[in-house]
Amino acid sequence: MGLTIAQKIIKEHLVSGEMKVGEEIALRIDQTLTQDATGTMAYLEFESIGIERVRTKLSVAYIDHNTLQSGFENADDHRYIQSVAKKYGIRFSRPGNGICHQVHLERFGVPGMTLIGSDSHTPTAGGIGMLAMGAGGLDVAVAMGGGAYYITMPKMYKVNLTGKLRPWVSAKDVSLEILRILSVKGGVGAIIEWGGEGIKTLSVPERATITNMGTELGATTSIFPSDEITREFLKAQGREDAFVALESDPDAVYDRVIDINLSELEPLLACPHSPDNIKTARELSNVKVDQVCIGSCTNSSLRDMLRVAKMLKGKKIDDSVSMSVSPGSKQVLSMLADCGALSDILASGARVLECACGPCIGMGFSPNSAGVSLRTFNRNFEGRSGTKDGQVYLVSPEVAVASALTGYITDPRTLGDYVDIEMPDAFKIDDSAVLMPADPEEANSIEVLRGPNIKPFPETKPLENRIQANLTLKVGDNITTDHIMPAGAKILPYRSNIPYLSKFCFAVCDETFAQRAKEAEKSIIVGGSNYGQGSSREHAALVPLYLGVKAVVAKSFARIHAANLINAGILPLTFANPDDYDKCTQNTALSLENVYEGMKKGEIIMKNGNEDIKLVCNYTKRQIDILMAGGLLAYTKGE
Ligand code: MIC
Ligand code: SF4
Repeated sequence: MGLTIAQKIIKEHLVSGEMKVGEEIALRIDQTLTQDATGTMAYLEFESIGIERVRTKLSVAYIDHNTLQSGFENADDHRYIQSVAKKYGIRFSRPGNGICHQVHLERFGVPGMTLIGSDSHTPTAGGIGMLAMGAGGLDVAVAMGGGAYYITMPKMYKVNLTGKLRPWVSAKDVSLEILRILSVKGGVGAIIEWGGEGIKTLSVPERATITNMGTELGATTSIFPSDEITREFLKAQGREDAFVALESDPDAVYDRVIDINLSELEPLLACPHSPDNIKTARELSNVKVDQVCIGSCTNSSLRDMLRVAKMLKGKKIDDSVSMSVSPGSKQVLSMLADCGALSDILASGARVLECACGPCIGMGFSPNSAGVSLRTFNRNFEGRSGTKDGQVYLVSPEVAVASALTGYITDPRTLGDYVDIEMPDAFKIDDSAVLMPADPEEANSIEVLRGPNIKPFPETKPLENRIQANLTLKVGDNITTDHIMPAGAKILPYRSNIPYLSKFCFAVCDETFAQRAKEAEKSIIVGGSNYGQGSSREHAALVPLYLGVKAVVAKSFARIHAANLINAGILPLTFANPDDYDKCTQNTALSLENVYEGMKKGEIIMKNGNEDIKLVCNYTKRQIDILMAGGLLAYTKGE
C-alpha cells in the first residue's frame, strides 16, 4: 500500500509505536520554534529538565506576540528568552524581525523535516512540505532536549483541488471554504493533505495561508507536496539546497477525500464569533465597517502586501474606517519599502504597525464598542480583539481592502479590473535580526537574566485515587483556550506569572470562576464538544492546575489542549454517553472513584449525587505514568 506525504515523513521519524490510526506514536523532532507568549514558560521548563544544550537540528526563539514592552515585565521576559537562547544553543529572532510562522517559512523551514512549535499555527510550514505541528510549551521543551513528541496516529484526509482561482478570489477563500465544509472540529484527529492539479496554480505563500488555517479545523496539521513551486520559493530565499521533492504515492489511501474546484469559489467571510461561520461577501454588502486589519501569520506575506499596496495605490480609505497593516516580517517590510509599495499603503490613510502579531492577539488596535472589524487573521473568537462586543469577520486581503475603500463589506469583484502583481525573482536576505547562540565552550559563562515577574511553576501533586471536587464551572461546546485563559494587552505580559494570570481564568464566560475555584480548592470543569480548541497555550492548563482543577469532563477535546491537560496532571475525561452532560449541574459535589484502576480500564465512574456517570479515557501507559506523577515535568525529572 502506498503512503501519503505525512505518512512518509512520520515513517522516517518514527521512534516508537505503530503507524495505525488511533495508536500513540513517538516522533523524532528536527526543529522547534517558540514565541514569547509561550516561550518564557517553555524555557523555564527546559531549564528545569536540566539539559545543557538543545539536541535538535535547529531551534528558534521568536519574539513576536507581545512586543510592546510597556512596563518591565515584558521587557524582562524578552531578556530572559534572549539569554536562555544564547546559553542553550537556540537562535533568537529579535522583536521586529517578524511573526514566527512567516519568518520560519522564509528562512528556516525544510521540506520533509519535522517541526513542533509552542504555537498552534506552526502548521504554516506545511506550505513547503514540512510536518509541522503546534504543541504545548512543555512538549517543545522536551523535544529541545532530544525527547520524542507523542501524538495519536492521525487519519489522512485529502483535499483535491481542481481549476484555478478567479480574479479577486484568493487562498484565504480556500481556507474559509474548507472551514465551511468541515467546521471547526471537522479536522480533529486528521492530517489534511492538499493535492490535485489545482495546487500547481498556488504559490508557497498561498499554500501557507491554507496550511496555517488548517489549525482552525482542529487538524493535527496540513501539508502540501514539495514540488517545483517549492523549489522556486526556496531558491528565491537563497535556500535551494534545502529543497527535496515530496509527493504521496499514487496508491496512497485516504480516510476521506474532499473535492474543491477553485474556479467556483467566490470571496467569503467568517462571521462573528467562529471561523466556520461562513457567508459570501455578496450577501453581506450592507454591513457597515469600522475597522480593517491586514496581517497576522495567515496573510502577511510579501505577495499579500504587494496586492494590498497595489489595490490602495492612488486611493484613500473611507473616512469612517480605521485601518492597520502589519507586514509579516522584516523581509516583507523592507522589500515593500524598497519598491515604493509602502508609500502607497501610507498614502491611502492606513497605519503601518510593527511586524508582529499585534491586533490578532488583542495587543492594541481593538475595535470600538460593538465595532465591525474585518481582519485577514485566522481567529474571531468572542473578546479576542480586546473589545468584548467587537464583531470580527475573517476575510482575504482583497475583501479587506475593498471594504476599507467603501466603508461597507464589499465583494472586490465589484471594484473593476483585477490588479495583478509581479513577484520579484529573489527575496532580500538579511538575517542580522536573528542572533546566533554562543559556542558550547562559552555557554557556561553566560548568565540567564531573570526578572521579578517570573514566578515559580505551579505546584503539582501525585494523582489521588479518589477525587472529590466541586463542579465549579459548566460550559458549552467549542470552548476555546481564549475563553479559558484570555490574552490581550492587559494580560499577556504575565505569561510567566501564573498566580496573576489565574485572576482572569474563564473571565470571558464567568468572572466569578477564579475566586470560586480557589475557594473550592478542588474543582472539576464540565464542557461540551471540542473543548479547548484554538491556541496551544499551556497556560490554559497550568492556570486551572494552579486553581485546583483536577479533571475536565467534556463531550470531546481538541488535540493540543487534551495533551496540555495531561502534561499538567489534569485528567481529561469524556462522557460515555454525551447526554449525561445534561445531568451535570454547576456547584454540585462530584466524586471520581477508583481512578487508578479506571485509567487502566479506560473507564472511570463519576458520582453525581445518587447517580453514577460513566466516563471514558483512552490513556496510553505513558500518559497514565505522567498523570500518576502529577504531570510531565515531574515525570520527565523522575525518569
Ligand atoms: C494565538 O493565535 O492564539 C496564539 C497567541 O498565537 C497562541 C499562542 C499563545 O497563546 O501564546 C496559539 O495559537 O497557540
Ligand atoms: Fe500571532 Fe495571530 Fe498568528 Fe497567533 S494567530 S501566531 S497571535 S499572528
